Amino acid sequence: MSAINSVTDLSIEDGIAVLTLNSPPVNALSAAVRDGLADGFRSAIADPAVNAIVLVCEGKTFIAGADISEFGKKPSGASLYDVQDIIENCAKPTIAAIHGTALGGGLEVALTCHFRVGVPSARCGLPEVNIGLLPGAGGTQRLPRIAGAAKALEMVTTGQHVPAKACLEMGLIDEIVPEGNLRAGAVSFAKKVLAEKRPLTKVRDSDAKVEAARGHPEIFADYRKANAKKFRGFLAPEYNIRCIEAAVNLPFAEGLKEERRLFLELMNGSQSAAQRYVFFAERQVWKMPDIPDDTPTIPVAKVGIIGAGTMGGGIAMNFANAGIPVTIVETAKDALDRGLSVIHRNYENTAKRGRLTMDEVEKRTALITGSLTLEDLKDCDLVIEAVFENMDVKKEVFAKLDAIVKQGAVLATNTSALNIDEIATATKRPEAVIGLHFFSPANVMRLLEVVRADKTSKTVIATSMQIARRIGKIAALVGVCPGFVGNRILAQRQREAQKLVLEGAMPWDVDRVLYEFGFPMGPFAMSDLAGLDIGWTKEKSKGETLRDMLCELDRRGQKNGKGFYDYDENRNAKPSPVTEKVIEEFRAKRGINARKISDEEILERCIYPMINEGAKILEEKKAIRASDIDIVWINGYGWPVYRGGPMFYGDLIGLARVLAKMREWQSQMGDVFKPSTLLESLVAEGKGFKDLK
Ligand code: 3H9
Repeated sequence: MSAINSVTDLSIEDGIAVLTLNSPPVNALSAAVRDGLADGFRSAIADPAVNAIVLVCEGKTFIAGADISEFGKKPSGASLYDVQDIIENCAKPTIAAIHGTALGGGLEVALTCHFRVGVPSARCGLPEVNIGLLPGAGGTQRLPRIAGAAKALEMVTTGQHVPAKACLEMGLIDEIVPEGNLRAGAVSFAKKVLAEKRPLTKVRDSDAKVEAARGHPEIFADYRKANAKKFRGFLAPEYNIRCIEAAVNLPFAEGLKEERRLFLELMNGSQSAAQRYVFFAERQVWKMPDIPDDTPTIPVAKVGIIGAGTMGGGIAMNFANAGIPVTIVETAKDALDRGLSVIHRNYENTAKRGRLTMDEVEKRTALITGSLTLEDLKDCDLVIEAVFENMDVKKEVFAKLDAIVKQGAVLATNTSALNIDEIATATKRPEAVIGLHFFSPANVMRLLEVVRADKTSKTVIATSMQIARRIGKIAALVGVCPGFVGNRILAQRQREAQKLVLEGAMPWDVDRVLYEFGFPMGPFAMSDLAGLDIGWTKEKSKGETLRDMLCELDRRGQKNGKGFYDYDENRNAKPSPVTEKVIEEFRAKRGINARKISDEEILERCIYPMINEGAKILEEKKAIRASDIDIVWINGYGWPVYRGGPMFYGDLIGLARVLAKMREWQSQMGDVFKPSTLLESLVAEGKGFKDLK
């Protein structure tokens, strides 16, 4: 074995050269890897003792793509295209030996090899779309030549990782070799190719599949239509589709040019920058500077949940889905039965949609036990309280838990608003108390805010983050403050949305602007969906807010067909003349002269105070880093991922502009717009949130 460079080795056995890449963690195509590939292949090609060349990787995976951290930096090293040309034009058979995942540029390299073999657990995919890109090294031109236009469309627009067996069926992999024996399997495959004198296939020359799709523009039109809702706002899916169209309609070389042109456009745009940032943010969020990886954790084998309402039930499903037994405690039998039957129904509905077998439904429901006594939680490792939001009730529950639950367990509250430091005082073990703020519907929403209180121990925090990962959540560690991170920022947007309506905008104007920005719905549509009468009673209504006035008119939201909007029987919303009149009366009562408010002002007034609040959160150290705040907003509040989260967006538009607006509004409308000190100092230093360490 001889080293080609720091990440590549070449060995020759029986006339077969094996080029081995070893560049942890995922063998991404960094400059060193590209150099190693170019030199390694050249050297094997030049060696007369070599008859075929196998490319294999060390570590957990085959090449997982281009090195995303190199994007936007000055290029160095061999170009990927040159590497691909060397491999594809090689007169000796070249074979990619795949384990783990061959993704993006990794699969594109494999597609320039004449053959591909993989172990049964291997997967292949072109996931560039998930970072706002398209496969820019020929993937969109070669894949449809193997898989056909329809399958290629699906793969490049979803980024799915296709299992080896399916790859074999579509011809993406030529042979499956035994698990754990990749190198030897690939070498014997190479010998077979030589013995059988198999022709060296260049995928670029196989036109039959793309020709079959030529003259069928409906393939693309139908696909666009079927996915319009899912792709709304994103550039990358559309650009990926155009590339597959180019593969179908243009000769290979021209298709490749079109792919490069569109790739560069995406690469230089803000959407991909945002999505690449989110890729790293999702991985960073698990890293907690004061909680080292080797912090001891509590093994969680049994979970207790207090409250069988919507929240408690949803939370329980998360654990059952991960195979962890859960006991749900309620005070009354009918409430418990109701809660358990809702869970059962949810599972059955998932099964009806084909996403779960009835066998799995039974298994999961069997993991959930109902109880009417807290005593049944005594041997739980984690207890999550999900009773209604009242400090006295919560403290009473925690005092009882303290007396019942074994020492060493985690005692968590699902509060979204109450002070967890205060809840912890109800126990003699505040170090065990933590907030686990799930988002509704708790079995669906990916976000979990893990709220550390003053005395929460590191073990309890580490255990909470670990369990979050186990149940498939993305968790952000935050501190105790009103609304924590997510709702605290939301409050800014809600306040401004309401004020804008008083000043002259209509709810549907505000909703439209935020929808066009990329949110799934605006704040007023959201209120209608949740129900305007949540927490509202006729007796206590003072008719002082817009909501009071609408509820007094029995406008309760989507559930009774009228709220801010009027709804038809299919729940389609349209602006309501009644609401409009109520708003006008409301303004008149307060002597407000409605003014015309531009879309730009609506957007800025809703979004900039959120950025400012995010800065205050960082200043108060209630979030570890700006990107954690973005993770919260993307995964819990529908912030469009292609805009990177409020903090990324602040950097993108420029913090100086945000600060100038906050100052202007502060002087006009008061201190709710007071700029954060951090925002001021960042602007003074010409920096952004990205520069914070
Ligand atoms: C592309 O290929 C463009 C080409 O078409 C065109 C070129 C002209 N680069 O996810 P993990 C890091 S675009 C740099 O926790 P897992 C990651 O940040 C690329 N770094 O592991 C993390 O670092 P840290 C197309 C990368 O086992 C560590 O590796 N490819 C890259 O759960 C471990 O990652 C993709 O989009 C990268 N490409 O999952 C694939 N990938 O430890 C992206 C990972 O410091 N990658 N890192 O936090 C993945 O989907 C997953 O990482 C993978 C492993 C499935 C491979």
